[in-house]
Amino acid sequence: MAKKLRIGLIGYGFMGRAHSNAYRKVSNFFDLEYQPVLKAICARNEANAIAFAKKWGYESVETDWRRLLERDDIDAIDICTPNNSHAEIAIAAAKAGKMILCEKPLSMDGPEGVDMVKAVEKAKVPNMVWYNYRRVPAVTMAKQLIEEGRLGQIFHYRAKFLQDWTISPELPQGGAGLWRLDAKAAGSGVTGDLLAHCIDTAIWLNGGFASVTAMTETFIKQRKHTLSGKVEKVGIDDACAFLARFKNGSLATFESTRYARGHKALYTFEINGEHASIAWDLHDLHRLQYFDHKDEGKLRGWRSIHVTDHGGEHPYMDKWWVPGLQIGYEHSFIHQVADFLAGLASGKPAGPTFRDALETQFVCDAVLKSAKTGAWEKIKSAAK
Ligand code: SOE
Repeated sequence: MAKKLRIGLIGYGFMGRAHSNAYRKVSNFFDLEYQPVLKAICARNEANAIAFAKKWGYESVETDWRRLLERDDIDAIDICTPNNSHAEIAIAAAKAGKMILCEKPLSMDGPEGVDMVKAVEKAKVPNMVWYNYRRVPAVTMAKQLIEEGRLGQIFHYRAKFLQDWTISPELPQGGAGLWRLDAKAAGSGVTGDLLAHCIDTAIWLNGGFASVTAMTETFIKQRKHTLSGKVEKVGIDDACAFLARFKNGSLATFESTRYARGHKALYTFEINGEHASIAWDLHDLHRLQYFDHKDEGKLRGWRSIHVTDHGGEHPYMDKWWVPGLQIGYEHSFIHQVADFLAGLASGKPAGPTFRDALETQFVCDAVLKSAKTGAWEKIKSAAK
């Protein structure tokens, strides 16, 4: 009989749904020592929380997260609230001895992240941040290919995350969903929301950043605020591009915007090594593009690998359907829960932990600072 991991989820937006779906499905597809139980959903709006609980199968509802932390029947807290509440909730949850799964980005900025890392490490509670794209099988396979040394020395890393949903000046800032446009709730714009994903993946695949130089722009300077009803200054970066040097000597470019008409969530990366190159595209997420210079000359070219095979060949895919049948976005969250639960059983924590995610936070801070100073900024180390 599996051990129960009783979940208390805070927040029921887009991520509340993605995580709930993962908790519900993981035990149907993965054989694990632990099984999540949807114990409580917590949100200020009771009627909405009750409706969410009914829809997703949560056993109970709370309207104050402090009350959730006092409950003995909750083992793990999942923080799916806007970024400006992550630190307060996570630090209190650590003090209450709860495991914590926190939505990305870890915090509003590096210093807040440092306090969160201290809290979870002092309390010795398992912790993880939801950078889900690591668990797309094709991305996990990229990691394997790099670790196997197939690329050799890495020269270039190139990543983009392009969207187009905030082009209209009529779109307000603040409130449900749109808190991402409000700097007080989000901390930053595309840097913390989208580039944080690219930075997390890059650290995982290519190691630590050494320095960055960046530019940002806020195209729409004022928007009505949903909560105040007034037109207020926009404090987020609508677009950001930066150059980076990695500790392994490679050069990199990163770009993100919510003003790339026609692109909805075009997260792409390409890595060029001495022997081989890899490219990946979220809009075609089950494929990994691979070029190997060792291939016989006349057949040499980019291969498009459909990462859906079984037999341990393609990461996670033996848990799903039959070879060739692909999976999607939501499965990256299911894989992340599976790895978290496996980590509890083995004692080897699944990443990214809060400390891993702090490194991403330090890169975001340096990017935003460089956009103001115009200088190259060194990256602080998140290592112990
Ligand atoms: C923003 O539109 C957003 O939903 C991000 O908040 C997510 O982290 C990203 O995965 C998709 O885009």
